[in-house]
Amino acid sequence: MELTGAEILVKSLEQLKVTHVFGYPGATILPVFHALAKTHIQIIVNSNEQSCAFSAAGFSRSSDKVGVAIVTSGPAITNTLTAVADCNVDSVPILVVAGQVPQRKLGSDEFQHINVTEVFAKASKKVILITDNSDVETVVKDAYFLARSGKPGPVVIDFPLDAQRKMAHYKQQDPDIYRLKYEDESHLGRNQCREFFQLLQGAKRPLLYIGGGLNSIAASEKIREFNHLFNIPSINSIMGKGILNESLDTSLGMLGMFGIPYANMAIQETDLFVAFGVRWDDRVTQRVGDPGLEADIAYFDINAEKVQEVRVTRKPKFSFIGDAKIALEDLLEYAKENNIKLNIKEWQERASYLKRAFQLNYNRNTESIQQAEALDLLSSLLTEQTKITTGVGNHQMLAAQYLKILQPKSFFAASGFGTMGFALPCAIGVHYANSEATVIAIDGDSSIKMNMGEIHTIGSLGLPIKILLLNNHGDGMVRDIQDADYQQLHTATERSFDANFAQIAKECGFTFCRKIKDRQDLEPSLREMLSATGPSFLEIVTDRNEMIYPRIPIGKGYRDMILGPFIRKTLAS
Ligand SMILES: Cc1ncc(C[n+]2csc(CCOP(=O)(O)OP(=O)(O)O)c2C)c(N)n1
Ligand SMILES: [Mg+2]
Repeated sequence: MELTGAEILVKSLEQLKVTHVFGYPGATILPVFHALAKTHIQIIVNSNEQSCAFSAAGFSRSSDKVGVAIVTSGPAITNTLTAVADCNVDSVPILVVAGQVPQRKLGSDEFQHINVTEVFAKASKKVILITDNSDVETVVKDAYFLARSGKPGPVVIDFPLDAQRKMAHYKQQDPDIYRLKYEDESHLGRNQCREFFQLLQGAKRPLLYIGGGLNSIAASEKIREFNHLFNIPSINSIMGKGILNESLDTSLGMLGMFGIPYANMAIQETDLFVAFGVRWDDRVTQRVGDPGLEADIAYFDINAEKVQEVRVTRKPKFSFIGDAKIALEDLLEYAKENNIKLNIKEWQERASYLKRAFQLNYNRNTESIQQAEALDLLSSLLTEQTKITTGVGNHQMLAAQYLKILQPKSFFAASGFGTMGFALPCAIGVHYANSEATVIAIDGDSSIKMNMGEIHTIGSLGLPIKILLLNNHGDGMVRDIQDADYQQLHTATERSFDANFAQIAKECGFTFCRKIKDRQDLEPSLREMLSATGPSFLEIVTDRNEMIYPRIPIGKGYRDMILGPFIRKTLAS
Protein backbone atom coordinates (compact mmCIF):
# COMPACT_ATOMS: atom_id res chain seq x y z
CA MET A 1 0.00 0.00 0.00
CA GLU A 2 1.45 3.44 -1.01
CA LEU A 3 0.87 6.10 1.64
CA THR A 4 2.35 9.42 2.75
CA GLY A 5 4.81 9.43 5.64
CA ALA A 6 2.15 11.01 7.87
CA GLU A 7 -0.33 8.29 6.97
CA ILE A 8 2.24 5.59 7.63
CA LEU A 9 2.90 7.05 11.07
CA VAL A 10 -0.81 7.07 11.86
CA LYS A 11 -1.43 3.58 10.46
CA SER A 12 1.47 2.32 12.57
CA LEU A 13 -0.06 3.91 15.67
CA GLU A 14 -3.34 2.17 14.83
CA GLN A 15 -1.54 -1.15 14.49
CA LEU A 16 0.11 -0.49 17.86
CA LYS A 17 -3.46 -0.18 19.25
CA VAL A 18 -3.04 3.48 20.16
CA THR A 19 -6.52 4.76 21.01
CA HIS A 20 -5.83 8.31 22.14
CA VAL A 21 -3.26 10.98 21.36
CA PHE A 22 -2.75 14.23 23.24
CA GLY A 23 -1.98 16.93 20.76
CA TYR A 24 -1.84 20.49 19.68
CA PRO A 25 -1.78 21.33 15.96
CA GLY A 26 0.40 23.68 13.92
CA ALA A 27 1.44 24.05 10.30
CA THR A 28 4.35 21.60 10.28
CA ILE A 29 2.35 18.72 11.80
CA LEU A 30 -0.91 19.18 9.89
CA PRO A 31 -0.40 16.18 7.58
CA VAL A 32 -0.36 13.95 10.68
CA PHE A 33 -3.49 15.56 12.16
CA HIS A 34 -5.17 15.25 8.77
CA ALA A 35 -4.33 11.54 8.66
CA LEU A 36 -5.54 11.11 12.27
CA ALA A 37 -8.92 12.55 11.32
CA LYS A 38 -9.54 9.51 9.12
CA THR A 39 -9.04 7.03 11.99
CA HIS A 40 -10.76 6.10 15.25
CA ILE A 41 -7.85 7.48 17.27
CA GLN A 42 -9.22 10.19 19.54
CA ILE A 43 -7.31 13.48 19.63
CA ILE A 44 -7.43 15.28 22.96
CA VAL A 45 -6.40 18.90 22.53
CA ASN A 46 -4.75 20.26 25.67
CA SER A 47 -4.09 23.95 26.31
CA ASN A 48 -0.34 23.78 25.68
CA GLU A 49 2.18 21.20 24.59
CA GLN A 50 3.74 20.65 28.02
CA SER A 51 0.31 19.47 29.04
CA CYS A 52 0.03 17.22 25.97
CA ALA A 53 3.20 15.43 27.06
CA PHE A 54 2.10 15.30 30.72
CA SER A 55 -1.27 13.86 29.68
CA ALA A 56 0.54 11.26 27.58
CA ALA A 57 2.66 10.53 30.69
CA GLY A 58 -0.47 10.19 32.84
CA PHE A 59 -1.81 7.74 30.27
CA SER A 60 1.39 5.65 30.48
CA ARG A 61 1.85 5.93 34.23
CA SER A 62 -1.65 4.63 34.87
CA SER A 63 -1.68 1.80 32.31
CA ASP A 64 0.82 -0.56 30.75
CA LYS A 65 0.59 1.30 27.43
CA VAL A 66 2.63 4.10 25.91
CA GLY A 67 1.02 7.56 25.87
CA VAL A 68 1.46 9.59 22.70
CA ALA A 69 1.78 13.37 22.29
CA ILE A 70 1.75 15.03 18.86
CA VAL A 71 2.81 18.65 18.45
CA THR A 72 4.18 21.08 15.91
CA SER A 73 7.73 22.42 15.53
CA GLY A 74 9.76 25.12 17.33
CA PRO A 75 8.00 26.51 20.43
CA ALA A 76 5.58 23.58 20.50
CA ILE A 77 8.21 20.88 20.77
CA THR A 78 10.28 22.98 23.21
CA ASN A 79 7.12 23.35 25.31
CA THR A 80 7.25 19.58 25.82
CA LEU A 81 10.88 19.60 26.99
CA THR A 82 10.09 19.85 30.71
CA ALA A 83 7.57 17.03 30.58
CA VAL A 84 9.94 14.89 28.52
CA ALA A 85 12.72 15.44 31.05
CA ASP A 86 10.25 14.63 33.83
CA CYS A 87 9.41 11.31 32.14
CA ASN A 88 13.09 10.59 31.64
CA VAL A 89 13.85 10.90 35.36
CA ASP A 90 10.78 8.94 36.46
CA SER A 91 11.29 6.24 33.77
CA VAL A 92 7.92 6.86 32.14
CA PRO A 93 7.57 5.70 28.51
CA ILE A 94 5.98 8.21 26.17
CA LEU A 95 6.19 8.89 22.46
CA VAL A 96 6.38 12.51 21.35
CA VAL A 97 5.93 13.21 17.65
CA ALA A 98 6.83 16.71 16.50
CA GLY A 99 6.53 18.42 13.17
CA GLN A 100 9.73 19.92 11.78
CA VAL A 101 10.66 22.31 8.98
CA PRO A 102 11.39 20.65 5.61
CA GLN A 103 14.72 18.82 5.48
CA ARG A 104 16.48 21.37 3.26
CA LYS A 105 15.74 24.06 5.90
CA LEU A 106 17.17 22.09 8.84
CA GLY A 107 19.90 24.08 10.57
CA SER A 108 18.74 27.40 9.03
CA ASP A 109 16.97 30.26 10.78
CA GLU A 110 13.66 29.13 9.36
CA PHE A 111 10.50 30.18 11.24
CA GLN A 112 9.71 27.87 14.19
CA HIS A 113 12.80 25.75 13.75
CA ILE A 114 14.99 24.33 16.47
CA ASN A 115 17.49 21.48 16.46
CA VAL A 116 15.37 18.95 18.32
CA THR A 117 18.07 16.28 18.39
CA GLU A 118 20.45 18.55 20.26
CA VAL A 119 17.90 20.11 22.59
CA PHE A 120 16.39 16.77 23.64
CA ALA A 121 19.57 14.66 23.61
CA LYS A 122 20.12 14.80 27.36
CA ALA A 123 16.45 14.92 28.33
CA SER A 124 15.10 11.86 26.56
CA LYS A 125 15.80 8.18 26.01
CA LYS A 126 16.20 8.72 22.26
CA VAL A 127 15.51 11.31 19.57
CA ILE A 128 14.92 10.12 16.02
CA LEU A 129 15.03 12.52 13.08
CA ILE A 130 13.08 11.08 10.17
CA THR A 131 14.70 11.72 6.79
CA ASP A 132 13.96 10.63 3.23
CA ASN A 133 16.01 7.53 3.94
CA SER A 134 13.98 6.49 6.97
CA ASP A 135 11.41 3.75 6.97
CA VAL A 136 8.67 5.56 8.91
CA GLU A 137 6.87 2.33 9.84
CA THR A 138 10.01 0.85 11.39
CA VAL A 139 10.82 4.09 13.21
CA VAL A 140 7.37 4.36 14.82
CA LYS A 141 6.93 0.71 15.80
CA ASP A 142 10.47 0.44 17.10
CA ALA A 143 10.18 3.72 19.04
CA TYR A 144 6.99 2.54 20.77
CA PHE A 145 8.62 -0.60 22.17
CA LEU A 146 11.97 1.08 22.82
CA ALA A 147 10.14 3.60 25.06
CA ARG A 148 8.80 0.81 27.31
CA SER A 149 11.80 -1.53 27.20
CA GLY A 150 14.56 -1.80 29.82
CA LYS A 151 14.57 1.42 31.83
CA PRO A 152 11.48 3.01 30.23
CA GLY A 153 11.61 6.59 29.01
CA PRO A 154 10.47 9.20 26.49
CA VAL A 155 11.26 8.83 22.78
CA VAL A 156 10.97 11.86 20.50
CA ILE A 157 10.30 11.59 16.77
CA ASP A 158 11.30 14.69 14.80
CA PHE A 159 9.28 14.60 11.58
CA PRO A 160 10.08 17.12 8.79
CA LEU A 161 7.08 18.36 6.83
CA ASP A 162 8.38 17.10 3.48
CA ALA A 163 9.00 13.63 4.94
CA GLN A 164 5.40 13.62 6.20
CA ARG A 165 4.28 14.15 2.60
CA LYS A 166 6.64 11.72 0.91
CA MET A 167 4.97 8.61 -0.53
CA ALA A 168 6.30 5.20 0.51
CA HIS A 169 5.20 1.60 0.77
CA TYR A 170 3.43 0.60 3.98
CA LYS A 171 4.34 -2.98 4.77
CA GLN A 172 1.91 -3.48 7.68
CA GLN A 173 4.50 -5.43 9.63
CA ASP A 174 3.32 -7.20 12.75
CA PRO A 175 4.25 -4.90 15.71
CA ASP A 176 5.13 -8.02 17.71
CA ILE A 177 8.40 -8.23 15.77
CA TYR A 178 9.46 -5.04 17.50
CA ARG A 179 8.05 -6.03 20.87
CA LEU A 180 10.00 -9.27 20.84
CA LYS A 181 13.19 -7.43 19.90
CA TYR A 182 13.15 -5.81 23.36
CA GLU A 183 11.92 -8.76 25.40
CA ASP A 184 14.11 -9.13 28.49
CA GLU A 185 14.96 -12.73 29.21
CA SER A 186 17.42 -12.50 32.07
CA HIS A 187 16.48 -15.05 34.68
CA LEU A 188 17.82 -15.77 38.13
CA GLY A 189 19.58 -19.12 38.13
CA ARG A 190 19.00 -21.64 40.91
CA ASN A 191 22.33 -20.78 42.51
CA GLN A 192 21.41 -17.11 42.57
CA CYS A 193 18.02 -17.93 44.11
CA ARG A 194 19.76 -20.06 46.76
CA GLU A 195 22.23 -17.28 47.47
CA PHE A 196 19.43 -14.74 47.84
CA PHE A 197 17.39 -16.88 50.21
CA GLN A 198 20.44 -17.74 52.30
CA LEU A 199 20.94 -14.02 52.76
CA LEU A 200 17.25 -13.45 53.49
CA GLN A 201 16.99 -16.35 55.95
CA GLY A 202 20.13 -15.18 57.71
CA ALA A 203 18.65 -11.73 58.31
CA LYS A 204 16.76 -10.89 61.48
CA ARG A 205 15.29 -7.63 60.23
CA PRO A 206 14.96 -7.65 56.43
CA LEU A 207 13.26 -4.63 54.88
CA LEU A 208 11.85 -4.42 51.36
CA TYR A 209 12.41 -1.13 49.62
CA ILE A 210 9.95 -0.82 46.73
CA GLY A 211 10.42 1.68 43.89
CA GLY A 212 8.72 2.69 40.67
CA GLY A 213 10.45 -0.14 38.83
CA LEU A 214 7.81 -2.50 40.23
CA ASN A 215 4.97 -0.21 39.21
CA SER A 216 3.64 -2.30 36.37
CA ILE A 217 0.54 -4.43 36.69
CA ALA A 218 2.55 -7.65 36.26
CA ALA A 219 5.43 -6.75 38.61
CA SER A 220 3.16 -5.46 41.35
CA GLU A 221 1.18 -8.71 41.25
CA LYS A 222 4.43 -10.64 41.72
CA ILE A 223 5.72 -8.59 44.65
CA ARG A 224 2.30 -8.87 46.30
CA GLU A 225 2.44 -12.63 45.89
CA PHE A 226 6.02 -12.68 47.20
CA ASN A 227 5.09 -10.69 50.28
CA HIS A 228 1.91 -12.61 50.84
CA LEU A 229 4.27 -15.54 51.36
CA PHE A 230 6.82 -13.79 53.59
CA ASN A 231 5.21 -10.63 55.03
CA ILE A 232 8.53 -8.79 55.11
CA PRO A 233 8.17 -5.23 56.44
CA SER A 234 8.40 -2.77 53.58
CA ILE A 235 9.01 0.88 52.80
CA ASN A 236 8.67 2.59 49.44
CA SER A 237 9.79 5.57 47.41
CA ILE A 238 7.13 8.03 46.25
CA MET A 239 7.13 6.19 42.89
CA GLY A 240 6.43 2.95 44.72
CA LYS A 241 3.24 4.05 46.48
CA GLY A 242 0.47 1.46 46.37
CA ILE A 243 2.54 -1.37 44.90
CA LEU A 244 2.07 -3.05 48.24
CA ASN A 245 -1.21 -2.15 49.91
CA GLU A 246 -0.31 0.70 52.28
CA SER A 247 -2.99 -0.25 54.78
CA LEU A 248 -1.16 -3.48 55.73
CA ASP A 249 0.46 -3.57 59.20
CA THR A 250 3.95 -4.12 57.81
CA SER A 251 3.65 -1.72 54.86
CA LEU A 252 5.32 1.37 56.30
CA GLY A 253 5.04 3.78 53.40
CA MET A 254 7.29 6.48 52.01
CA LEU A 255 10.75 7.06 53.40
CA GLY A 256 12.94 10.10 52.89
CA MET A 257 13.37 13.78 53.62
CA PHE A 258 9.60 14.13 54.20
CA GLY A 259 9.09 10.45 54.83
CA ILE A 260 6.75 8.85 57.30
CA PRO A 261 8.25 8.56 60.81
CA TYR A 262 8.03 4.77 61.01
CA ALA A 263 9.45 4.27 57.51
CA ASN A 264 12.42 6.44 58.44
CA MET A 265 12.79 4.51 61.70
CA ALA A 266 12.63 1.06 60.12
CA ILE A 267 15.46 1.85 57.74
CA GLN A 268 17.68 2.56 60.77
CA GLU A 269 16.94 -0.87 62.23
CA THR A 270 17.12 -3.17 59.23
CA ASP A 271 19.99 -5.61 58.77
CA LEU A 272 19.11 -6.54 55.16
CA PHE A 273 17.85 -3.93 52.75
CA VAL A 274 16.18 -5.57 49.75
CA ALA A 275 15.75 -2.87 47.08
CA PHE A 276 13.61 -3.40 43.98
CA GLY A 277 13.47 -0.93 41.09
CA VAL A 278 14.75 2.14 42.91
CA ARG A 279 17.31 4.74 41.93
CA TRP A 280 18.76 5.71 45.33
CA ASP A 281 17.62 9.31 44.95
CA ASP A 282 19.12 11.96 47.19
CA ARG A 283 15.66 12.85 48.55
CA VAL A 284 15.78 9.54 50.38
CA THR A 285 18.54 11.43 52.22
CA GLN A 286 21.04 9.09 53.77
CA ARG A 287 21.40 5.80 51.92
CA VAL A 288 21.94 2.32 53.19
CA GLY A 289 25.67 1.74 53.01
CA ASP A 290 26.39 5.22 54.43
CA PRO A 291 27.91 5.36 57.92
CA GLY A 292 25.20 4.57 60.47
CA LEU A 293 23.15 2.46 58.03
CA GLU A 294 25.33 -0.60 57.69
CA ALA A 295 22.75 -3.18 56.63
CA ASP A 296 23.54 -5.74 53.96
CA ILE A 297 22.03 -4.94 50.59
CA ALA A 298 20.26 -6.99 47.93
CA TYR A 299 19.44 -4.96 44.83
CA PHE A 300 17.31 -5.78 41.78
CA ASP A 301 17.03 -3.35 38.86
CA ILE A 302 16.75 -3.37 35.11
CA ASN A 303 19.04 -0.37 34.74
CA ALA A 304 22.49 -1.94 34.36
CA GLU A 305 24.30 1.36 34.84
CA LYS A 306 22.57 1.94 38.17
CA VAL A 307 23.21 -1.59 39.43
CA GLN A 308 26.87 -1.28 38.44
CA GLU A 309 27.14 2.05 40.25
CA VAL A 310 25.53 0.58 43.36
CA ARG A 311 27.89 -2.41 43.17
CA VAL A 312 30.82 -0.02 43.41
CA THR A 313 29.42 2.45 45.91
CA ARG A 314 27.31 0.24 48.22
CA LYS A 315 28.86 -3.20 47.77
CA PRO A 316 25.60 -5.18 47.83
CA LYS A 317 25.80 -8.80 49.02
CA PHE A 318 23.44 -9.69 46.17
CA SER A 319 22.50 -7.89 42.96
CA PHE A 320 20.66 -8.68 39.76
CA ILE A 321 20.34 -6.76 36.50
CA GLY A 322 17.03 -7.54 34.85
CA ASP A 323 13.27 -7.35 34.92
CA ALA A 324 12.13 -7.45 38.54
CA LYS A 325 8.96 -9.30 37.55
CA ILE A 326 11.00 -12.18 36.11
CA ALA A 327 13.33 -12.19 39.11
CA LEU A 328 10.35 -12.36 41.45
CA GLU A 329 8.82 -15.22 39.46
CA ASP A 330 12.10 -17.11 39.75
CA LEU A 331 12.33 -16.42 43.48
CA LEU A 332 8.73 -17.47 44.06
CA GLU A 333 9.21 -20.70 42.19
CA TYR A 334 12.36 -21.50 44.15
CA ALA A 335 10.75 -20.57 47.47
CA LYS A 336 7.75 -22.82 46.84
CA GLU A 337 9.85 -25.74 45.63
CA ASN A 338 12.17 -25.50 48.61
CA ASN A 339 9.50 -24.61 51.14
CA ILE A 340 11.40 -21.51 52.25
CA LYS A 341 10.23 -20.02 55.55
CA LEU A 342 11.38 -16.91 57.39
CA ASN A 343 11.66 -16.53 61.10
CA ILE A 344 11.02 -12.79 61.48
CA LYS A 345 7.99 -12.63 63.76
CA GLU A 346 9.67 -10.24 66.20
CA TRP A 347 10.63 -7.87 63.41
CA GLN A 348 7.14 -7.99 61.89
CA GLU A 349 5.73 -7.08 65.30
CA ARG A 350 8.29 -4.32 65.70
CA ALA A 351 7.30 -2.85 62.30
CA SER A 352 3.62 -2.88 63.11
CA TYR A 353 4.35 -1.40 66.55
CA LEU A 354 6.31 1.47 64.96
CA LYS A 355 3.41 2.05 62.59
CA ARG A 356 0.90 2.30 65.42
CA ALA A 357 3.13 4.20 67.85
CA PHE A 358 4.46 7.02 65.67
CA GLN A 359 1.48 8.09 63.62
CA LEU A 360 1.47 11.24 61.58
CA ASN A 361 -0.14 14.23 63.21
CA TYR A 362 -0.76 17.93 62.62
CA ASN A 363 -1.81 21.07 64.45
CA ARG A 364 -5.30 20.38 65.76
CA ASN A 365 -5.56 23.58 67.80
CA THR A 366 -5.93 26.22 65.17
CA GLU A 367 -8.89 27.78 63.44
CA SER A 368 -7.58 27.36 59.93
CA ILE A 369 -7.85 24.09 58.09
CA GLN A 370 -4.55 22.22 57.71
CA GLN A 371 -3.57 20.61 54.41
CA ALA A 372 -2.68 17.50 56.42
CA GLU A 373 -6.15 17.48 57.97
CA ALA A 374 -7.89 17.60 54.58
CA LEU A 375 -5.67 14.84 53.21
CA ASP A 376 -6.09 12.68 56.32
CA LEU A 377 -9.83 12.90 55.84
CA LEU A 378 -9.56 12.22 52.11
CA SER A 379 -7.47 9.13 52.86
CA SER A 380 -10.36 7.65 54.80
CA LEU A 381 -12.62 8.12 51.77
CA LEU A 382 -10.36 6.51 49.15
CA THR A 383 -11.41 3.32 47.40
CA GLU A 384 -9.46 0.86 45.26
CA GLN A 385 -10.80 2.71 42.22
CA THR A 386 -9.37 6.10 43.19
CA LYS A 387 -6.41 7.45 41.24
CA ILE A 388 -4.54 10.47 42.54
CA THR A 389 -2.30 13.02 40.84
CA THR A 390 -0.53 15.84 42.67
CA GLY A 391 1.27 19.11 42.05
CA VAL A 392 4.62 19.81 43.67
CA GLY A 393 5.11 21.25 47.12
CA ASN A 394 3.90 20.62 50.65
CA HIS A 395 0.51 19.39 49.44
CA GLN A 396 2.34 16.74 47.36
CA MET A 397 4.50 15.49 50.23
CA LEU A 398 1.54 15.51 52.62
CA ALA A 399 -0.51 13.57 50.07
CA ALA A 400 2.32 11.04 49.79
CA GLN A 401 2.41 10.77 53.59
CA TYR A 402 -1.28 10.71 54.45
CA LEU A 403 -2.99 8.94 51.56
CA LYS A 404 -3.02 5.21 52.12
CA ILE A 405 -2.90 3.92 48.55
CA LEU A 406 -4.43 0.50 48.13
CA GLN A 407 -3.58 -0.40 44.53
CA PRO A 408 -0.56 -0.05 42.25
CA LYS A 409 -0.62 2.58 39.51
CA SER A 410 -2.89 4.78 41.59
CA PHE A 411 -0.68 7.64 42.84
CA PHE A 412 1.10 9.86 40.35
CA ALA A 413 3.48 12.66 41.23
CA ALA A 414 6.35 14.35 39.42
CA SER A 415 8.83 12.60 41.63
CA GLY A 416 12.41 12.88 40.39
CA PHE A 417 12.01 16.18 38.55
CA GLY A 418 9.45 17.82 40.85
CA THR A 419 7.63 19.68 38.09
CA MET A 420 4.92 22.07 39.24
CA GLY A 421 1.96 22.01 36.85
CA PHE A 422 1.90 18.21 36.66
CA ALA A 423 -1.39 17.43 38.43
CA LEU A 424 -4.04 18.59 35.96
CA PRO A 425 -2.62 17.40 32.63
CA CYS A 426 -1.52 14.11 34.20
CA ALA A 427 -5.05 13.60 35.56
CA ILE A 428 -6.43 13.99 32.02
CA GLY A 429 -4.19 11.19 30.76
CA VAL A 430 -5.08 9.01 33.75
CA HIS A 431 -8.77 9.52 33.02
CA TYR A 432 -8.47 8.48 29.38
CA ALA A 433 -6.53 5.34 30.31
CA ASN A 434 -8.98 4.46 33.13
CA SER A 435 -12.41 5.74 32.28
CA GLU A 436 -14.00 3.91 35.24
CA ALA A 437 -11.62 5.30 37.86
CA THR A 438 -12.30 8.22 40.17
CA VAL A 439 -9.48 10.61 39.30
CA ILE A 440 -8.56 13.29 41.84
CA ALA A 441 -5.97 15.97 41.04
CA ILE A 442 -4.62 17.38 44.31
CA ASP A 443 -2.96 20.68 43.59
CA GLY A 444 -1.36 23.65 45.31
CA ASP A 445 -2.34 27.23 44.53
CA SER A 446 1.02 27.90 42.85
CA SER A 447 1.31 24.56 41.05
CA ILE A 448 -2.17 24.85 39.57
CA LYS A 449 -1.37 28.21 38.01
CA MET A 450 1.43 26.66 35.96
CA ASN A 451 -1.04 24.73 33.78
CA MET A 452 -4.30 26.43 34.57
CA GLY A 453 -5.34 26.06 30.95
CA GLU A 454 -6.16 22.46 31.76
CA ILE A 455 -9.07 23.63 33.92
CA HIS A 456 -10.46 24.75 30.57
CA THR A 457 -9.60 21.43 28.90
CA ILE A 458 -11.27 19.40 31.67
CA GLY A 459 -14.31 21.67 31.92
CA SER A 460 -14.89 22.06 28.20
CA LEU A 461 -14.61 18.31 27.59
CA GLY A 462 -16.81 17.59 30.62
CA LEU A 463 -14.28 15.11 32.06
CA PRO A 464 -15.33 13.65 35.44
CA ILE A 465 -12.05 14.72 37.07
CA LYS A 466 -12.07 16.08 40.59
CA ILE A 467 -9.69 18.91 41.42
CA LEU A 468 -8.86 19.39 45.08
CA LEU A 469 -7.03 22.68 45.44
CA LEU A 470 -5.20 23.24 48.72
CA ASN A 471 -4.73 26.98 48.76
CA ASN A 472 -2.26 28.23 51.36
CA HIS A 473 -1.70 31.44 49.41
CA GLY A 474 1.87 30.81 48.51
CA ASP A 475 4.74 28.50 47.69
CA GLY A 476 4.52 26.63 50.97
CA MET A 477 7.44 24.31 50.46
CA VAL A 478 9.86 27.06 49.43
CA ARG A 479 8.54 29.36 52.15
CA ASP A 480 9.40 26.62 54.68
CA ILE A 481 13.02 26.64 53.46
CA GLN A 482 13.07 30.40 53.93
CA ASP A 483 11.80 29.92 57.48
CA ALA A 484 14.60 27.50 58.23
CA ASP A 485 17.51 29.05 56.34
CA TYR A 486 16.68 32.60 55.20
CA GLN A 487 15.72 34.46 58.38
CA GLN A 488 12.00 33.88 57.82
CA LEU A 489 12.10 36.37 54.97
CA HIS A 490 9.41 35.21 52.57
CA THR A 491 10.80 36.72 49.39
CA ALA A 492 8.53 35.99 46.41
CA THR A 493 6.73 33.08 48.07
CA GLU A 494 3.54 34.68 49.39
CA ARG A 495 0.46 35.40 47.25
CA SER A 496 -2.06 37.39 49.18
CA PHE A 497 -4.21 38.18 46.14
CA ASP A 498 -7.21 36.00 46.57
CA ALA A 499 -8.35 34.77 43.17
CA ASN A 500 -11.46 32.65 43.33
CA PHE A 501 -10.23 29.54 41.57
CA ALA A 502 -13.53 27.72 42.08
CA GLN A 503 -15.30 30.54 40.26
CA ILE A 504 -12.84 30.26 37.36
CA ALA A 505 -13.59 26.52 37.20
CA LYS A 506 -17.30 27.30 37.10
CA GLU A 507 -16.79 29.61 34.12
CA CYS A 508 -14.90 26.76 32.42
CA GLY A 509 -17.85 24.41 32.71
CA PHE A 510 -17.23 22.61 36.02
CA THR A 511 -20.51 21.43 37.48
CA PHE A 512 -19.51 21.12 41.15
CA CYS A 513 -17.54 24.18 42.32
CA ARG A 514 -16.98 25.24 45.87
CA LYS A 515 -14.52 27.27 47.91
CA ILE A 516 -14.40 26.67 51.65
CA LYS A 517 -12.37 27.91 54.57
CA ASP A 518 -14.30 26.74 57.64
CA ARG A 519 -13.64 23.39 59.28
CA GLN A 520 -17.32 22.56 59.57
CA ASP A 521 -17.56 22.59 55.74
CA LEU A 522 -14.59 20.30 55.20
CA GLU A 523 -16.05 16.82 55.50
CA PRO A 524 -19.42 17.53 53.84
CA SER A 525 -17.73 19.30 50.92
CA LEU A 526 -15.18 16.53 50.40
CA ARG A 527 -17.95 13.96 50.40
CA GLU A 528 -20.05 16.02 48.00
CA MET A 529 -17.13 16.51 45.67
CA LEU A 530 -16.48 12.77 45.65
CA SER A 531 -20.06 11.90 44.85
CA ALA A 532 -20.54 14.67 42.25
CA THR A 533 -20.63 13.44 38.67
CA GLY A 534 -19.12 15.93 36.16
CA PRO A 535 -15.93 18.00 36.45
CA SER A 536 -15.68 18.97 40.12
CA PHE A 537 -13.61 21.60 41.87
CA LEU A 538 -13.15 22.01 45.60
CA GLU A 539 -10.89 24.79 46.79
CA ILE A 540 -9.88 24.60 50.43
CA VAL A 541 -8.22 27.63 51.97
CA THR A 542 -5.59 26.31 54.36
CA ASP A 543 -3.19 27.63 56.99
CA ARG A 544 -0.33 29.55 55.39
CA ASN A 545 1.88 28.77 58.38
CA GLU A 546 1.46 25.01 58.26
CA MET A 547 4.86 23.32 58.19
CA ILE A 548 5.43 19.83 56.97
CA TYR A 549 6.65 17.20 59.47
CA PRO A 550 8.55 15.03 59.89
CA ARG A 551 11.50 16.47 58.05
CA ILE A 552 15.17 15.67 57.75
CA PRO A 553 17.32 18.76 57.30
CA ILE A 554 19.25 18.85 54.00
CA GLY A 555 22.53 16.95 54.36
CA LYS A 556 21.45 15.11 57.51
CA GLY A 557 20.50 11.47 58.07
CA TYR A 558 17.55 9.51 59.44
CA ARG A 559 18.72 9.82 63.04
CA ASP A 560 18.31 13.59 62.67
CA MET A 561 14.64 13.34 61.68
CA ILE A 562 12.64 16.15 63.26
CA LEU A 563 9.20 14.94 64.29
CA GLY A 564 8.03 18.51 64.96
CA PRO A 565 5.56 19.73 67.59
CA PHE A 566 2.62 17.43 66.76
CA ILE A 567 3.87 13.89 66.11
CA ARG A 568 4.17 12.01 69.39
CA LYS A 569 4.82 8.46 70.44
CA THR A 570 1.32 7.31 71.31
CA LEU A 571 1.96 3.74 72.37
CA ALA A 572 4.36 2.34 74.97
CA SER A 573 6.94 -0.12 73.65
C1 LIG B 1 8.37 24.30 37.51
C2 LIG B 1 8.83 24.50 38.91
N1 LIG B 1 9.18 25.76 39.33
C3 LIG B 1 9.61 25.96 40.61
C4 LIG B 1 9.71 24.92 41.48
C5 LIG B 1 10.21 25.14 42.92
N2 LIG B 1 9.14 24.86 43.87
C6 LIG B 1 9.03 23.67 44.51
S1 LIG B 1 7.69 23.59 45.51
C7 LIG B 1 7.23 25.14 45.13
C8 LIG B 1 6.01 25.74 45.76
C9 LIG B 1 4.75 25.11 45.31
O1 LIG B 1 3.65 25.84 45.82
P1 LIG B 1 2.22 25.21 45.82
O2 LIG B 1 1.93 24.55 44.55
O3 LIG B 1 1.24 26.25 46.23
O4 LIG B 1 2.35 24.08 46.92
P2 LIG B 1 2.48 24.22 48.53
O5 LIG B 1 3.91 23.93 48.87
O6 LIG B 1 2.09 25.61 48.90
O7 LIG B 1 1.56 23.19 49.06
C10 LIG B 1 8.14 25.73 44.23
C11 LIG B 1 8.04 27.11 43.74
C12 LIG B 1 9.35 23.64 41.00
N3 LIG B 1 9.44 22.55 41.76
N4 LIG B 1 8.88 23.47 39.73
MG1 LIG C 1 0.62 26.82 48.05
